[in-house]
Amino acid sequence: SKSQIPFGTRASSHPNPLARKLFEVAEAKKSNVTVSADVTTTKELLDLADRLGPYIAVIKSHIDILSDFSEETITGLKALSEKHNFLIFEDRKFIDIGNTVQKQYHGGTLRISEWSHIINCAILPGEGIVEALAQTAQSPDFPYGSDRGLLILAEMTSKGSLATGAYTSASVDYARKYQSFVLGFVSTRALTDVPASVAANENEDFVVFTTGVNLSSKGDKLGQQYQTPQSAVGRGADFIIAGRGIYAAADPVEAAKQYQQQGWEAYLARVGG
Ligand code: S5P
Repeated sequence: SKSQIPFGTRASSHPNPLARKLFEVAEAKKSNVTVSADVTTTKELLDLADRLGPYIAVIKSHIDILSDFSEETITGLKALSEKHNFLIFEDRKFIDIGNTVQKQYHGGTLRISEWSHIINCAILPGEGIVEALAQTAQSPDFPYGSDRGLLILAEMTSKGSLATGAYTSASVDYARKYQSFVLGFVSTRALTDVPASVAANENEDFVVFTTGVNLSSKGDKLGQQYQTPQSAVGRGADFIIAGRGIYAAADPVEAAKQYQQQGWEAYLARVGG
């Protein structure tokens, strides 16, 4: 994997324009934090995005948990993404046949393709899900093409997760096959050092987002399992995703700063800076 190489260097050589932007944002803000803003009203979401914006590289949404999703949600998120220079990641976890995911991604109630830079999918349906999402985002009629990318959910943090072994290896295979659209993985570690079906191509550079990051808890009552920023980055996370550790803290701004500092120090230590 490319985990010992600084983001700036990876940005200059990465084939995917959105990956380049992501690395540039992280370097500019000295932050590899993605806040998982799992709140349930537009006001709370936009308020968090505005307050935490300076300290994060990416905001991750679950847009379908909002009780009042509207045009205001979209325009607000887009404006704050520009104001604070962060990317938007809608954690919709597409998982269906190609024809259905295209309609869930583009148009529909949520209009995800219009506002979310990063999306993710699970590969349970097979390779066709990646092909279908890439086709929509890379269609000549789609206006945001160079500004969109996919993360494959290759592993999960929950207890007893079935996304292991051959399933995880297939995630790597599909990422290799659709490199112009796939940014990398949501996984608990770097995956390209594990024996996959083929040897890693010298130029491939998959970005690793690791969720289940929390400084003060080991897990929750529903099977979530946490690790610290240091542990996640040490295992290969380029970006750490924290939800309740930040937004449910007594002072979310202070918490975001703390995750930012610890995540960035761990990153610098890994790249030898
Ligand atoms: O394996 C996973 C993948 C994801 S995207 N485990 C996860 O927890 N997530 C998401 O990360 C989950 O849906 C939630 O939005 C966030 C973790 O939230 P936290 O409050 O436990 O930090």
